[in-house]
Amino acid sequence: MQVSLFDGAEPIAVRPFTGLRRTVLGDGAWIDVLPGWLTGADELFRLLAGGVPWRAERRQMYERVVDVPRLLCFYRENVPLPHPVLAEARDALSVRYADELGEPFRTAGLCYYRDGRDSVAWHGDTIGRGSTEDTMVAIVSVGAPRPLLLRPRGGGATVRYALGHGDLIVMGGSCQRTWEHAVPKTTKAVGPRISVQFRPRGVR
Ligand SMILES: O=C(O)CCC(=O)C(=O)O
Repeated sequence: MQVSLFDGAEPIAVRPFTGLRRTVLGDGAWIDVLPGWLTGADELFRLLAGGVPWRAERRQMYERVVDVPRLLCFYRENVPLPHPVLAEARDALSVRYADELGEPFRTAGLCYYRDGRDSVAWHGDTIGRGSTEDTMVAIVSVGAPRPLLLRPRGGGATVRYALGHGDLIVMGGSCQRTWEHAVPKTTKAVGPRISVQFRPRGVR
């Protein structure tokens, strides 16, 4: 893909973590949020939307096979990412969370929500170690904001973060096994959003 380092006057870059705020959710889960962590995020959205080899997946739903309502592209460990700023972001997150996480972020999952019909249902990232161990999933969002909702698995109030335009959220502690998250469908006219999820080895 074409790599442009500038969005008009604004470079595509990661900012320092100044302003990162932690919210303790309970049950050992927490989230860190930093609005506008990536600068030049709208240009990065444009480059990723046009340059990533997006895949439309299908999955079994009871007796039917249905379209997964978003486009996906997964970058395994050691596979070059589609823009250099994503490697910078992953490495900056690895440094920032080294003491708490004890290992680097290694993989990047990209999801493209084309409009309000695209979504992801309530889930925790529990395919791998997240089902039994504390871990972290860091998500950078570009494009138009969509709400990411979180709710405790045992029931309780839902929290909501509208994420787009370079916003960062990090889900940590027990979040993947004690809380669930979702990006719900909406009938409102919303623009497209891409989320980039950085995870450590063995977390999916
Ligand atoms: O798009 C997002 O921010 C959430 C993505 C997500 O939860 C997932 O792919 O597991």
